[in-house]
Amino acid sequence: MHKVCDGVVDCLDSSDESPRRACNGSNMLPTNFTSCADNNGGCEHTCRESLSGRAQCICRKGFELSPDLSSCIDLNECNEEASCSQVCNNTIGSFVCSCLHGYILRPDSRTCKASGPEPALLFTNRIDIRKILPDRSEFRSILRDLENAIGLDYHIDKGLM
Ligand SMILES: [Ca+2]
Repeated sequence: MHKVCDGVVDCLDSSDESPRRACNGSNMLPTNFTSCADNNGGCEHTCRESLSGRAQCICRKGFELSPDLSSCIDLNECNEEASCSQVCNNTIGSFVCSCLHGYILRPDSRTCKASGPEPALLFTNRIDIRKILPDRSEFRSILRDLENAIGLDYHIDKGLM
């Protein structure tokens, strides 16, 4: 056994060393020991004590621990996939989603939906042109008795098909 209380930290959280006593049982603390009672453990946000009693810094939501392991820096949520469905603006401690022209932000404040009329799918089957709404399974014919309709085009501004 070599990972024992011997004055040398073997484990990342120093749990192999006693937090408050030297290994010989005296009340001497290791020189690098910091608890949350000491100036919040040096933590900018929240200090939690590990099992060994050592200070571990934790940051509030929207922040991440900086490399110095005590201060907190803003988390750029916009770098995370699917933070916003269209436009993401990073803010200190949070982020704000917005939508492109023609879309409105949904109540979840993250996704956007088209602000125009209800969408519809137009398709041909050679003999007619049909329209189907995305939330319904039935369709209706818009033009019938065609001879060879194999494609269609739509001009949305002029309402032409
Ligand atoms: Ca942020």
